[in-house]
Amino acid sequence: MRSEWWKSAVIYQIYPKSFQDSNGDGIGDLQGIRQRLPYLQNLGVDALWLSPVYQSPQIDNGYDISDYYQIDPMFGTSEDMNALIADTHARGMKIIMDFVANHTSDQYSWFQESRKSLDNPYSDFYIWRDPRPDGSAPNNWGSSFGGSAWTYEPARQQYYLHYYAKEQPDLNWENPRVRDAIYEVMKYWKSRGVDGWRLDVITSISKDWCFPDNPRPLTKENQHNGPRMHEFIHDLNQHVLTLYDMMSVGEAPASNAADAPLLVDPTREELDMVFTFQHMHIDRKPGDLNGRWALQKPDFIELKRIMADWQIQLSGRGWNALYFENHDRARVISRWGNDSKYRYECATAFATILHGMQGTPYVYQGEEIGMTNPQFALADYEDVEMIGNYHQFVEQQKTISSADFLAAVHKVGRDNARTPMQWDGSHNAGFSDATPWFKLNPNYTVLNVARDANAEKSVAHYYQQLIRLRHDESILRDGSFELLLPQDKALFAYKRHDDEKTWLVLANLSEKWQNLQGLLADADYRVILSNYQRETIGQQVAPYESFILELS
Ligand code: TEU
Ligand code: CA
Repeated sequence: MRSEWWKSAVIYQIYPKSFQDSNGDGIGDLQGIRQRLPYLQNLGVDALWLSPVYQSPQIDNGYDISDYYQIDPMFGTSEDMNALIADTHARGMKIIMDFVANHTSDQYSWFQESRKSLDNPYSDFYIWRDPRPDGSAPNNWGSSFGGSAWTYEPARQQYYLHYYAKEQPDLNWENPRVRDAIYEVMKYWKSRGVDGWRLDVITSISKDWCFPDNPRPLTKENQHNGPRMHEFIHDLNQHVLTLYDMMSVGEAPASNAADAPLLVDPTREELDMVFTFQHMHIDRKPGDLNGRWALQKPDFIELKRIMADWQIQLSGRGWNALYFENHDRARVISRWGNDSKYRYECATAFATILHGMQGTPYVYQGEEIGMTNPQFALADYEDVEMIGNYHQFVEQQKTISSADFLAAVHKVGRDNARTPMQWDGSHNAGFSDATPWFKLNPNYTVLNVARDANAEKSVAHYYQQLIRLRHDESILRDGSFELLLPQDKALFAYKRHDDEKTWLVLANLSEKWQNLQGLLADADYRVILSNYQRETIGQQVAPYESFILELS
Protein backbone atom coordinates (compact mmCIF):
# COMPACT_ATOMS: atom_id res chain seq x y z
CA MET A 1 0.00 0.00 0.00
CA ARG A 2 1.51 3.33 -1.02
CA SER A 3 1.94 6.01 1.64
CA GLU A 4 -0.14 9.15 1.15
CA TRP A 5 1.93 11.56 3.26
CA TRP A 6 1.44 14.23 0.62
CA LYS A 7 -2.30 14.42 1.38
CA SER A 8 -1.55 16.02 4.75
CA ALA A 9 1.40 18.05 3.51
CA VAL A 10 2.12 21.62 2.52
CA ILE A 11 4.88 21.69 -0.09
CA TYR A 12 7.33 24.58 -0.57
CA GLN A 13 8.85 25.23 -3.98
CA ILE A 14 12.43 26.48 -4.10
CA TYR A 15 13.92 28.06 -7.23
CA PRO A 16 17.51 27.30 -6.16
CA LYS A 17 19.14 29.91 -8.39
CA SER A 18 17.28 32.68 -6.53
CA PHE A 19 16.90 31.26 -3.02
CA GLN A 20 20.19 31.66 -1.10
CA ASP A 21 23.79 32.03 -2.25
CA SER A 22 26.36 30.52 0.12
CA ASN A 23 29.65 30.98 -1.74
CA GLY A 24 29.50 34.57 -2.90
CA ASP A 25 29.06 34.04 -6.64
CA GLY A 26 25.63 35.70 -6.81
CA ILE A 27 23.87 32.43 -7.59
CA GLY A 28 21.70 30.48 -5.15
CA ASP A 29 23.00 27.00 -4.32
CA LEU A 30 22.47 23.78 -2.33
CA GLN A 31 24.49 24.89 0.69
CA GLY A 32 22.40 28.04 0.75
CA ILE A 33 19.23 25.96 0.94
CA ARG A 34 20.78 23.97 3.83
CA GLN A 35 21.40 27.23 5.67
CA ARG A 36 17.71 28.09 5.35
CA LEU A 37 16.30 24.72 6.49
CA PRO A 38 15.58 26.07 10.01
CA TYR A 39 13.48 28.84 8.43
CA LEU A 40 11.55 26.35 6.32
CA GLN A 41 11.03 23.96 9.23
CA ASN A 42 9.80 26.87 11.35
CA LEU A 43 7.35 27.89 8.62
CA GLY A 44 5.93 24.39 9.02
CA VAL A 45 6.17 23.02 5.47
CA ASP A 46 6.49 19.24 5.03
CA ALA A 47 8.39 18.91 1.77
CA LEU A 48 10.68 20.94 -0.48
CA TRP A 49 10.31 20.86 -4.28
CA LEU A 50 13.56 21.95 -5.91
CA SER A 51 13.51 23.30 -9.44
CA PRO A 52 16.25 21.51 -11.45
CA VAL A 53 19.82 21.53 -10.10
CA TYR A 54 21.20 19.00 -12.63
CA GLN A 55 24.01 19.88 -15.05
CA SER A 56 22.66 22.44 -17.51
CA PRO A 57 23.85 25.21 -19.88
CA GLN A 58 21.07 27.33 -18.30
CA ILE A 59 19.35 28.33 -21.55
CA ASP A 60 16.08 27.81 -19.67
CA ASN A 61 17.46 28.12 -16.13
CA GLY A 62 18.02 24.41 -15.68
CA TYR A 63 14.99 23.05 -17.54
CA ASP A 64 17.52 22.17 -20.25
CA ILE A 65 19.41 19.30 -18.67
CA SER A 66 22.73 18.15 -20.13
CA ASP A 67 23.33 15.32 -17.62
CA TYR A 68 20.55 13.91 -15.42
CA TYR A 69 23.08 12.24 -13.12
CA GLN A 70 25.22 15.26 -12.26
CA ILE A 71 24.56 18.23 -10.00
CA ASP A 72 25.59 21.39 -11.84
CA PRO A 73 28.72 22.87 -10.21
CA MET A 74 26.97 26.25 -9.99
CA PHE A 75 24.66 24.69 -7.38
CA GLY A 76 27.40 22.69 -5.63
CA THR A 77 28.68 19.13 -5.47
CA SER A 78 27.14 15.69 -5.26
CA GLU A 79 28.14 15.67 -1.58
CA ASP A 80 26.28 18.96 -1.09
CA MET A 81 23.18 17.23 -2.46
CA ASN A 82 23.67 14.27 -0.11
CA ALA A 83 24.03 16.66 2.81
CA LEU A 84 20.95 18.65 1.84
CA ILE A 85 18.84 15.48 1.52
CA ALA A 86 20.13 14.16 4.86
CA ASP A 87 19.57 17.44 6.69
CA THR A 88 16.11 17.85 5.19
CA HIS A 89 15.15 14.34 6.29
CA ALA A 90 16.66 14.91 9.73
CA ARG A 91 14.31 17.87 10.13
CA GLY A 92 11.32 15.70 9.21
CA MET A 93 10.86 17.17 5.75
CA LYS A 94 10.97 15.45 2.36
CA ILE A 95 12.76 16.32 -0.88
CA ILE A 96 10.94 16.44 -4.22
CA MET A 97 13.06 16.86 -7.34
CA ASP A 98 11.90 18.50 -10.55
CA PHE A 99 12.28 16.04 -13.42
CA VAL A 100 12.27 17.15 -17.07
CA ALA A 101 11.47 13.97 -18.98
CA ASN A 102 9.95 15.55 -22.08
CA HIS A 103 13.20 17.00 -23.40
CA THR A 104 16.90 17.43 -22.65
CA SER A 105 19.47 20.08 -23.43
CA ASP A 106 20.98 19.89 -26.92
CA GLN A 107 24.29 19.54 -25.03
CA TYR A 108 23.24 16.17 -23.64
CA SER A 109 25.63 13.45 -25.00
CA TRP A 110 22.53 11.58 -26.20
CA PHE A 111 21.59 14.47 -28.51
CA GLN A 112 25.15 15.12 -29.59
CA GLU A 113 25.21 11.52 -30.86
CA SER A 114 21.66 11.57 -32.22
CA ARG A 115 22.27 14.59 -34.43
CA LYS A 116 25.32 12.98 -36.10
CA SER A 117 23.61 10.36 -38.24
CA LEU A 118 20.51 8.27 -38.88
CA ASP A 119 22.05 4.96 -37.79
CA ASN A 120 23.73 5.35 -34.42
CA PRO A 121 22.46 4.03 -31.04
CA TYR A 122 20.99 7.45 -30.20
CA SER A 123 19.57 8.35 -33.63
CA ASP A 124 16.03 7.63 -32.44
CA PHE A 125 16.34 9.11 -28.96
CA TYR A 126 14.83 12.32 -30.30
CA ILE A 127 12.19 13.26 -32.86
CA TRP A 128 13.62 13.72 -36.35
CA ARG A 129 11.55 14.34 -39.51
CA ASP A 130 12.42 14.97 -43.16
CA PRO A 131 11.84 18.45 -44.55
CA ARG A 132 8.79 19.08 -46.69
CA PRO A 133 9.51 18.86 -50.46
CA ASP A 134 10.21 22.60 -50.50
CA GLY A 135 12.75 22.11 -47.70
CA SER A 136 10.57 23.75 -45.05
CA ALA A 137 9.78 22.40 -41.58
CA PRO A 138 7.72 19.16 -41.38
CA ASN A 139 4.64 21.06 -40.11
CA ASN A 140 3.46 24.40 -38.66
CA TRP A 141 3.85 23.60 -34.95
CA GLY A 142 5.10 26.50 -32.83
CA SER A 143 7.55 26.55 -29.95
CA SER A 144 6.36 27.86 -26.56
CA PHE A 145 9.35 30.17 -26.71
CA GLY A 146 8.48 31.64 -30.09
CA GLY A 147 9.03 30.61 -33.70
CA SER A 148 8.86 27.13 -35.16
CA ALA A 149 9.07 23.96 -33.05
CA TRP A 150 11.49 22.54 -35.66
CA THR A 151 15.20 23.22 -36.23
CA TYR A 152 17.19 21.88 -39.17
CA GLU A 153 20.31 19.72 -38.62
CA PRO A 154 22.49 19.65 -41.76
CA ALA A 155 24.42 16.55 -40.63
CA ARG A 156 21.19 14.53 -40.82
CA GLN A 157 19.44 16.70 -43.39
CA GLN A 158 16.43 16.49 -41.09
CA TYR A 159 14.57 18.69 -38.61
CA TYR A 160 14.30 17.90 -34.91
CA LEU A 161 11.32 18.77 -32.72
CA HIS A 162 11.53 21.12 -29.72
CA TYR A 163 8.40 22.29 -27.92
CA TYR A 164 10.58 24.85 -26.16
CA ALA A 165 13.93 26.42 -27.09
CA LYS A 166 15.89 24.93 -29.99
CA GLU A 167 18.41 23.99 -27.30
CA GLN A 168 15.74 21.74 -25.72
CA PRO A 169 15.12 18.84 -28.16
CA ASP A 170 12.10 16.66 -27.29
CA LEU A 171 12.84 13.04 -26.36
CA ASN A 172 11.22 10.26 -28.38
CA TRP A 173 9.07 8.39 -25.84
CA GLU A 174 7.99 5.94 -28.54
CA ASN A 175 11.49 4.47 -28.17
CA PRO A 176 11.52 1.95 -25.26
CA ARG A 177 15.23 2.67 -24.74
CA VAL A 178 14.36 6.29 -23.98
CA ARG A 179 11.76 5.21 -21.44
CA ASP A 180 14.20 2.80 -19.81
CA ALA A 181 16.91 5.48 -19.70
CA ILE A 182 14.50 7.87 -17.95
CA TYR A 183 13.45 5.21 -15.45
CA GLU A 184 17.11 4.48 -14.64
CA VAL A 185 17.69 8.16 -13.82
CA MET A 186 14.68 8.26 -11.52
CA LYS A 187 15.77 5.05 -9.74
CA TYR A 188 19.21 6.56 -9.27
CA TRP A 189 17.82 9.63 -7.51
CA LYS A 190 15.54 7.41 -5.44
CA SER A 191 18.70 5.63 -4.27
CA ARG A 192 20.08 9.04 -3.32
CA GLY A 193 17.11 9.58 -0.99
CA VAL A 194 14.72 11.64 -3.13
CA ASP A 195 11.11 11.21 -1.98
CA GLY A 196 9.06 12.42 -4.93
CA TRP A 197 8.87 14.08 -8.32
CA ARG A 198 7.48 17.17 -9.96
CA LEU A 199 7.23 16.03 -13.58
CA ASP A 200 7.80 18.88 -16.03
CA VAL A 201 5.19 19.03 -18.86
CA ILE A 202 4.62 15.30 -18.46
CA THR A 203 1.44 15.59 -20.56
CA SER A 204 3.63 16.41 -23.59
CA ILE A 205 5.59 13.16 -23.79
CA SER A 206 3.30 11.51 -26.36
CA LYS A 207 3.21 13.06 -29.82
CA ASP A 208 0.82 12.47 -32.75
CA TRP A 209 3.20 10.77 -35.19
CA CYS A 210 1.09 11.85 -38.13
CA PHE A 211 2.37 15.35 -37.25
CA PRO A 212 -0.73 17.16 -38.51
CA ASP A 213 -0.65 20.95 -38.88
CA ASN A 214 -2.31 23.06 -36.18
CA PRO A 215 -5.30 25.21 -37.27
CA ARG A 216 -3.09 28.30 -36.93
CA PRO A 217 0.67 28.34 -37.70
CA LEU A 218 3.25 28.68 -34.92
CA THR A 219 0.74 27.84 -32.21
CA LYS A 220 0.95 24.89 -29.81
CA GLU A 221 -2.42 23.14 -29.54
CA ASN A 222 -0.54 19.93 -30.34
CA GLN A 223 1.58 19.98 -27.19
CA HIS A 224 -0.51 17.99 -24.70
CA ASN A 225 -2.64 14.86 -24.29
CA GLY A 226 -1.09 12.89 -27.17
CA PRO A 227 -2.41 9.43 -28.17
CA ARG A 228 -0.13 7.37 -25.90
CA MET A 229 0.16 9.83 -22.97
CA HIS A 230 -1.72 7.70 -20.41
CA GLU A 231 0.08 4.57 -21.56
CA PHE A 232 3.51 6.20 -21.11
CA ILE A 233 2.65 7.77 -17.75
CA HIS A 234 1.27 4.45 -16.48
CA ASP A 235 4.45 2.75 -17.68
CA LEU A 236 6.54 5.30 -15.76
CA ASN A 237 4.33 4.72 -12.73
CA GLN A 238 4.78 0.97 -12.83
CA HIS A 239 8.55 1.13 -13.34
CA VAL A 240 9.25 3.82 -10.74
CA LEU A 241 6.49 5.60 -8.83
CA THR A 242 4.52 2.65 -7.46
CA LEU A 243 7.50 0.31 -7.42
CA TYR A 244 9.50 2.68 -5.19
CA ASP A 245 6.54 4.43 -3.50
CA MET A 246 7.46 7.91 -4.78
CA MET A 247 4.98 10.79 -4.73
CA SER A 248 4.36 12.52 -8.06
CA VAL A 249 2.86 15.81 -9.20
CA GLY A 250 2.74 16.24 -12.95
CA GLU A 251 2.65 19.55 -14.79
CA ALA A 252 -0.45 19.21 -16.98
CA PRO A 253 -1.03 22.62 -18.63
CA ALA A 254 -4.08 21.60 -20.68
CA SER A 255 -5.79 19.47 -18.04
CA ASN A 256 -9.31 20.28 -16.87
CA ALA A 257 -11.44 18.92 -14.03
CA ALA A 258 -13.35 16.50 -16.26
CA ASP A 259 -10.27 14.68 -17.61
CA ALA A 260 -8.00 15.07 -14.57
CA PRO A 261 -9.25 11.84 -12.91
CA LEU A 262 -7.74 9.97 -15.88
CA LEU A 263 -4.37 11.24 -14.65
CA VAL A 264 -4.83 11.16 -10.85
CA ASP A 265 -7.38 8.41 -10.07
CA PRO A 266 -5.19 6.18 -7.86
CA THR A 267 -6.72 3.01 -9.35
CA ARG A 268 -5.24 4.03 -12.72
CA GLU A 269 -1.74 4.17 -11.25
CA GLU A 270 -0.53 7.19 -13.19
CA LEU A 271 0.12 10.33 -11.06
CA ASP A 272 -0.81 11.43 -7.55
CA MET A 273 -1.55 15.06 -8.51
CA VAL A 274 -1.36 17.45 -11.46
CA PHE A 275 -0.75 21.18 -11.85
CA THR A 276 -3.37 22.56 -14.23
CA PHE A 277 -3.02 25.99 -15.88
CA GLN A 278 -6.78 26.42 -16.23
CA HIS A 279 -7.40 28.72 -13.22
CA MET A 280 -4.24 30.73 -13.96
CA HIS A 281 -5.68 31.99 -17.26
CA ILE A 282 -8.55 34.06 -15.79
CA ASP A 283 -6.69 37.26 -16.72
CA ARG A 284 -5.87 36.10 -20.27
CA LYS A 285 -8.02 37.04 -23.28
CA PRO A 286 -9.26 33.63 -24.54
CA GLY A 287 -8.02 32.63 -27.99
CA ASP A 288 -6.07 35.84 -28.59
CA LEU A 289 -3.20 35.61 -31.10
CA ASN A 290 -0.83 37.08 -28.52
CA GLY A 291 -1.46 34.22 -26.11
CA ARG A 292 -0.40 34.88 -22.52
CA TRP A 293 0.53 38.48 -23.35
CA ALA A 294 -3.11 39.44 -24.16
CA LEU A 295 -4.44 40.43 -20.75
CA GLN A 296 -7.87 41.12 -19.33
CA LYS A 297 -9.13 41.99 -15.85
CA PRO A 298 -9.07 38.83 -13.71
CA ASP A 299 -12.47 37.13 -13.80
CA PHE A 300 -13.04 35.86 -10.24
CA ILE A 301 -16.38 34.26 -11.12
CA GLU A 302 -14.43 32.09 -13.57
CA LEU A 303 -11.74 31.46 -10.93
CA LYS A 304 -14.38 30.20 -8.50
CA ARG A 305 -16.10 28.09 -11.16
CA ILE A 306 -12.87 26.39 -12.23
CA MET A 307 -11.51 25.76 -8.73
CA ALA A 308 -14.87 24.52 -7.46
CA ASP A 309 -15.12 22.21 -10.49
CA TRP A 310 -11.75 20.67 -9.62
CA GLN A 311 -12.83 20.27 -5.97
CA ILE A 312 -16.08 18.53 -6.93
CA GLN A 313 -14.80 16.40 -9.82
CA LEU A 314 -11.76 15.09 -7.93
CA SER A 315 -13.58 14.49 -4.64
CA GLY A 316 -13.17 10.81 -3.85
CA ARG A 317 -11.54 10.19 -7.29
CA GLY A 318 -8.19 11.97 -7.08
CA TRP A 319 -6.24 14.70 -5.30
CA ASN A 320 -5.76 18.40 -6.07
CA ALA A 321 -2.47 20.29 -6.29
CA LEU A 322 -3.38 23.77 -5.05
CA TYR A 323 -1.27 26.70 -6.25
CA PHE A 324 -1.33 30.31 -7.39
CA GLU A 325 2.41 30.83 -7.77
CA ASN A 326 5.51 29.05 -9.04
CA HIS A 327 8.69 29.89 -10.98
CA ASP A 328 6.64 30.39 -14.17
CA ARG A 329 3.94 32.56 -12.59
CA ALA A 330 4.02 36.19 -11.54
CA ARG A 331 3.29 37.17 -7.95
CA VAL A 332 -0.44 36.64 -7.44
CA ILE A 333 -1.00 39.80 -5.38
CA SER A 334 0.55 41.95 -8.13
CA ARG A 335 -1.36 40.09 -10.81
CA TRP A 336 -4.82 39.82 -9.26
CA GLY A 337 -4.77 42.06 -6.17
CA ASN A 338 -3.42 45.28 -4.71
CA ASP A 339 0.24 44.71 -3.83
CA SER A 340 0.75 48.14 -2.28
CA LYS A 341 -2.07 49.54 -0.16
CA TYR A 342 -3.45 46.08 0.75
CA ARG A 343 -0.37 43.90 0.37
CA TYR A 344 -0.74 41.98 3.66
CA GLU A 345 -4.51 41.63 3.27
CA CYS A 346 -4.21 40.44 -0.33
CA ALA A 347 -1.47 37.92 0.37
CA THR A 348 -3.40 36.42 3.27
CA ALA A 349 -6.73 36.48 1.41
CA PHE A 350 -5.43 34.47 -1.55
CA ALA A 351 -3.63 32.13 0.86
CA THR A 352 -6.81 31.55 2.84
CA ILE A 353 -8.93 30.47 -0.11
CA LEU A 354 -6.14 28.26 -1.46
CA HIS A 355 -5.19 26.50 1.79
CA GLY A 356 -8.84 26.06 2.80
CA MET A 357 -9.54 23.70 -0.09
CA GLN A 358 -9.14 19.95 -0.41
CA GLY A 359 -5.76 19.04 -1.86
CA THR A 360 -2.08 19.74 -1.26
CA PRO A 361 -1.20 23.45 -1.11
CA TYR A 362 2.07 24.57 -2.72
CA VAL A 363 3.85 27.68 -1.44
CA TYR A 364 6.33 29.27 -3.83
CA GLN A 365 9.41 30.94 -2.32
CA GLY A 366 8.51 34.48 -1.30
CA GLU A 367 4.75 33.93 -1.51
CA GLU A 368 4.78 33.43 2.26
CA ILE A 369 5.93 37.01 2.80
CA GLY A 370 3.86 38.58 0.01
CA MET A 371 6.67 39.32 -2.44
CA THR A 372 5.60 41.42 -5.41
CA ASN A 373 6.37 41.91 -9.11
CA PRO A 374 9.17 44.37 -9.92
CA GLN A 375 8.67 46.88 -12.73
CA PHE A 376 11.92 46.44 -14.62
CA ALA A 377 12.87 47.83 -18.02
CA LEU A 378 12.56 45.32 -20.88
CA ALA A 379 16.36 44.89 -21.08
CA ASP A 380 16.48 43.81 -17.43
CA TYR A 381 14.47 40.63 -18.05
CA GLU A 382 16.24 37.41 -18.98
CA ASP A 383 13.57 34.75 -19.46
CA VAL A 384 14.05 32.82 -22.71
CA GLU A 385 10.26 32.59 -23.08
CA MET A 386 9.80 36.35 -22.84
CA ILE A 387 12.67 37.09 -25.23
CA GLY A 388 11.46 34.56 -27.80
CA ASN A 389 7.85 35.69 -27.56
CA TYR A 390 8.88 39.37 -27.89
CA HIS A 391 10.70 38.50 -31.09
CA GLN A 392 7.69 36.60 -32.47
CA PHE A 393 4.78 38.81 -31.40
CA VAL A 394 6.30 42.32 -31.35
CA GLU A 395 9.04 42.16 -33.98
CA GLN A 396 7.83 39.53 -36.43
CA GLN A 397 4.03 39.21 -36.27
CA LYS A 398 3.66 42.82 -35.06
CA THR A 399 0.41 41.79 -33.31
CA ILE A 400 1.23 43.62 -30.08
CA SER A 401 3.16 46.83 -29.41
CA SER A 402 6.38 46.83 -27.43
CA ALA A 403 4.74 48.98 -24.76
CA ASP A 404 1.76 46.62 -24.40
CA PHE A 405 4.10 43.64 -24.34
CA LEU A 406 6.17 45.20 -21.53
CA ALA A 407 2.98 46.00 -19.62
CA ALA A 408 2.03 42.32 -19.92
CA VAL A 409 5.50 41.25 -18.77
CA HIS A 410 5.11 43.46 -15.70
CA LYS A 411 1.82 41.66 -14.92
CA VAL A 412 2.41 38.00 -15.87
CA GLY A 413 6.04 37.46 -16.99
CA ARG A 414 7.87 34.46 -15.53
CA ASP A 415 10.81 36.61 -14.40
CA ASN A 416 8.56 38.26 -11.79
CA ALA A 417 8.92 35.09 -9.71
CA ARG A 418 12.66 34.80 -10.19
CA THR A 419 14.01 37.89 -8.42
CA PRO A 420 16.19 36.77 -5.50
CA MET A 421 14.50 35.83 -2.22
CA GLN A 422 14.30 38.84 0.07
CA TRP A 423 15.69 37.69 3.45
CA ASP A 424 16.43 41.03 5.10
CA GLY A 425 17.05 44.70 4.39
CA SER A 426 20.83 44.36 4.25
CA HIS A 427 23.04 44.39 1.14
CA ASN A 428 21.44 42.30 -1.61
CA ALA A 429 18.59 41.35 0.75
CA GLY A 430 20.83 38.82 2.52
CA PHE A 431 20.64 36.68 -0.64
CA SER A 432 24.28 37.07 -1.64
CA ASP A 433 27.47 39.03 -0.91
CA ALA A 434 27.99 39.35 -4.66
CA THR A 435 25.85 40.99 -7.31
CA PRO A 436 22.94 38.59 -7.82
CA TRP A 437 22.63 36.77 -11.18
CA PHE A 438 19.25 38.49 -11.62
CA LYS A 439 18.12 41.90 -10.35
CA LEU A 440 16.58 42.19 -6.92
CA ASN A 441 13.21 43.80 -6.53
CA PRO A 442 14.26 47.17 -5.05
CA ASN A 443 11.50 46.91 -2.43
CA TYR A 444 13.59 44.33 -0.54
CA THR A 445 14.66 47.08 1.85
CA VAL A 446 11.13 47.19 3.31
CA LEU A 447 9.70 43.82 2.18
CA ASN A 448 11.71 40.88 3.52
CA VAL A 449 11.57 37.85 5.79
CA ALA A 450 13.14 39.59 8.77
CA ARG A 451 10.86 42.62 8.65
CA ASP A 452 7.76 40.51 8.05
CA ALA A 453 8.60 38.30 11.03
CA ASN A 454 8.50 41.33 13.33
CA ALA A 455 5.51 42.97 11.72
CA GLU A 456 2.24 43.29 13.59
CA LYS A 457 0.57 42.02 10.39
CA SER A 458 2.96 39.27 9.35
CA VAL A 459 2.17 37.31 6.19
CA ALA A 460 4.49 34.46 7.20
CA HIS A 461 2.91 34.22 10.65
CA TYR A 462 -0.48 33.91 8.96
CA TYR A 463 0.95 31.14 6.72
CA GLN A 464 2.20 29.34 9.85
CA GLN A 465 -1.32 29.42 11.23
CA LEU A 466 -2.79 28.13 7.96
CA ILE A 467 -0.21 25.32 7.79
CA ARG A 468 -0.89 24.39 11.41
CA LEU A 469 -4.61 24.18 10.64
CA ARG A 470 -3.88 21.88 7.72
CA HIS A 471 -1.85 19.61 9.98
CA ASP A 472 -4.29 19.62 12.89
CA GLU A 473 -7.76 19.84 11.36
CA SER A 474 -8.88 16.82 9.34
CA ILE A 475 -11.82 18.77 7.90
CA LEU A 476 -9.39 20.59 5.60
CA ARG A 477 -8.01 17.31 4.33
CA ASP A 478 -11.13 15.17 4.22
CA GLY A 479 -14.14 17.50 4.35
CA SER A 480 -16.47 17.98 1.39
CA PHE A 481 -16.56 21.25 -0.59
CA GLU A 482 -19.56 23.49 -1.28
CA LEU A 483 -19.15 26.73 -3.26
CA LEU A 484 -21.27 29.71 -2.12
CA LEU A 485 -22.26 32.89 -3.98
CA PRO A 486 -21.03 31.54 -7.35
CA GLN A 487 -22.05 34.68 -9.21
CA ASP A 488 -20.50 37.18 -6.83
CA LYS A 489 -17.61 39.07 -8.53
CA ALA A 490 -15.65 39.76 -5.35
CA LEU A 491 -16.47 37.22 -2.62
CA PHE A 492 -14.83 33.81 -2.88
CA ALA A 493 -16.76 31.78 -0.28
CA TYR A 494 -17.19 28.08 0.31
CA LYS A 495 -18.03 25.59 3.02
CA ARG A 496 -16.14 22.50 4.11
CA HIS A 497 -18.21 19.82 5.82
CA ASP A 498 -17.31 16.69 7.72
CA ASP A 499 -19.29 14.48 10.14
CA GLU A 500 -18.69 16.75 13.09
CA LYS A 501 -18.53 20.28 11.78
CA THR A 502 -18.86 22.85 9.04
CA TRP A 503 -16.30 25.53 8.25
CA LEU A 504 -16.94 28.65 6.22
CA VAL A 505 -13.95 29.95 4.26
CA LEU A 506 -14.28 33.40 2.70
CA ALA A 507 -12.14 36.06 1.06
CA ASN A 508 -13.14 39.44 -0.32
CA LEU A 509 -11.02 39.71 -3.47
CA SER A 510 -11.76 43.41 -3.94
CA GLU A 511 -10.71 46.80 -2.59
CA LYS A 512 -14.28 47.63 -1.62
CA TRP A 513 -16.32 46.75 1.43
CA GLN A 514 -18.68 43.93 0.47
CA ASN A 515 -21.99 42.87 2.01
CA LEU A 516 -22.06 39.24 3.17
CA GLN A 517 -25.59 38.93 1.73
CA GLY A 518 -26.91 37.16 4.80
CA LEU A 519 -24.24 34.45 4.76
CA LEU A 520 -23.93 34.77 8.54
CA ALA A 521 -27.48 35.85 9.34
CA ASP A 522 -28.37 34.39 12.75
CA ALA A 523 -25.47 31.92 12.47
CA ASP A 524 -23.49 30.96 15.55
CA TYR A 525 -19.80 30.63 14.77
CA ARG A 526 -16.30 30.60 16.18
CA VAL A 527 -13.53 32.52 14.39
CA ILE A 528 -10.79 30.02 13.48
CA LEU A 529 -8.63 32.50 11.55
CA SER A 530 -9.04 36.12 10.42
CA ASN A 531 -6.54 38.26 8.53
CA TYR A 532 -8.05 41.34 10.20
CA GLN A 533 -7.71 39.58 13.58
CA ARG A 534 -11.46 39.89 14.14
CA GLU A 535 -13.25 38.16 17.02
CA THR A 536 -16.64 38.71 15.46
CA ILE A 537 -17.62 39.23 11.83
CA GLY A 538 -20.09 41.94 10.81
CA GLN A 539 -22.50 41.91 7.86
CA GLN A 540 -19.83 43.64 5.74
CA VAL A 541 -16.27 42.57 5.02
CA ALA A 542 -13.39 44.96 4.49
CA PRO A 543 -11.07 45.15 1.45
CA TYR A 544 -9.32 41.79 1.01
CA GLU A 545 -10.68 40.58 4.33
CA SER A 546 -10.59 36.81 4.71
CA PHE A 547 -11.48 34.39 7.44
CA ILE A 548 -12.27 30.81 8.38
CA LEU A 549 -15.21 30.27 10.73
CA GLU A 550 -16.55 27.16 12.44
CA LEU A 551 -20.31 27.27 12.13
CA SER A 552 -22.23 25.71 15.01
O1 TEU B 1 6.72 24.93 -18.10
C1 TEU B 1 5.86 24.56 -19.16
C2 TEU B 1 5.13 25.73 -19.66
O2 TEU B 1 4.25 25.62 -20.47
C3 TEU B 1 5.43 27.06 -19.07
O3 TEU B 1 6.79 27.38 -19.22
C4 TEU B 1 4.62 28.13 -19.74
O4 TEU B 1 5.30 28.53 -20.88
C5 TEU B 1 4.46 29.23 -18.74
O5 TEU B 1 3.84 28.65 -17.62
C6 TEU B 1 3.66 30.35 -19.30
O6 TEU B 1 2.41 29.91 -19.69
C7 TEU B 1 7.71 23.97 -17.75
C8 TEU B 1 8.62 24.61 -16.72
O7 TEU B 1 7.87 24.90 -15.54
C9 TEU B 1 9.21 25.86 -17.33
O8 TEU B 1 9.97 26.59 -16.38
C10 TEU B 1 10.07 25.44 -18.50
O9 TEU B 1 10.53 26.61 -19.16
C11 TEU B 1 9.28 24.58 -19.49
O10 TEU B 1 8.46 23.60 -18.90
C12 TEU B 1 10.26 23.82 -20.38
O11 TEU B 1 10.92 22.86 -19.57
CA1 CA C 1 26.37 30.33 -5.09
